[in-house]
Amino acid sequence: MARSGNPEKINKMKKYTSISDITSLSSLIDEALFLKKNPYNFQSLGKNKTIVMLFFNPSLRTRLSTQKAALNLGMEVMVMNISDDGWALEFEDGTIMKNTAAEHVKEAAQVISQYCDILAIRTFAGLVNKKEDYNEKVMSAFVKYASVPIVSLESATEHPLQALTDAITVKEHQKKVRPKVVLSWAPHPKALPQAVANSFVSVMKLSDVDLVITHPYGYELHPEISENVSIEYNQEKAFANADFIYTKNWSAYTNYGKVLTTDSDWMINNKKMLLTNSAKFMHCLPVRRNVVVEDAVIDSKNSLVIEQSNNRTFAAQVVLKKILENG
Ligand code: AN0
Ligand code: CP
Repeated sequence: MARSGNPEKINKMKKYTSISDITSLSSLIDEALFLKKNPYNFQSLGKNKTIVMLFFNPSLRTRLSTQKAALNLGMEVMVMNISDDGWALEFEDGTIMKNTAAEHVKEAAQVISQYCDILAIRTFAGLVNKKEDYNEKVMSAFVKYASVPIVSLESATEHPLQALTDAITVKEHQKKVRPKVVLSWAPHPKALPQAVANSFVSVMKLSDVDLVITHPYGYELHPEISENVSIEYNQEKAFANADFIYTKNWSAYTNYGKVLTTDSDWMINNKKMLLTNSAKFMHCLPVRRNVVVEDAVIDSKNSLVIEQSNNRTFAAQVVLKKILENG
């Protein structure tokens, strides 16, 4: 599809499960910022339209901000914690379903599609089987079998609503044309997915920023994601003159799903922030205080984390709007 020329075609969305579903990031950001100022301008767009939100995993922000976005557009919302309340699902074709799974995703996706106009799903990486996660076993089955547009609320390898939020937040707070944005790994006691980091890098590659990733050896992201991005293994060097420090823990991609170090030397603290160009601090939340980031940083005037979570609503709202407009 053409990227320019026909404004009707720009960002008309059939689904939003990946940063690659964005055709024009800058116009999507502009429209999200318009919605932030005018959240109730399109209340009739969602009239008699329903979004179903399925959660295979916990959530605070994604659940409430996406619900708020849908309500702002006049939609009805149905939410289900499918892991707790639904039948265990089978994803393989041709299996003899003698074990735990009581229902196949083939029926489940078609059935749910009859009850809604948009289907949004959260399904985290299992972090055991790299191939299964990077093939997006769960999300791609819903994309295949559902007859309504699918929105990702974080899948095994991407968190595109978070990344759109982050791009909006950088745009709002940047003080120069090409700010230096540093994605810094930080320690965490548990193995976390690469999804947030993957989507953040992907969206920053579409933005006019000087992007640097810093992490300990062994934490390299999928090579296609980090292609053409500079990696600086020395965190303090990476922080020099940074305008934004975006922090996230992820488990190893190569030694898949493993926690290789929990070295507190990688925690974000005030001393490191002093190396930056008075950088803004960003994190998608939830965050473990004094493990990932020191209190003094997250509580400082340069911390954007609360504003960032506010922008989740408008990122979701612009995506739902584009999908509803597509028809
Ligand atoms: C999840 C993750 O790292 O993918 C969700 C982040 C939005 N984080 C945790 O499980 C702590
Ligand atoms: N940032 C984010 O997705 O938060 P939740 O996991 O609380 O939804």
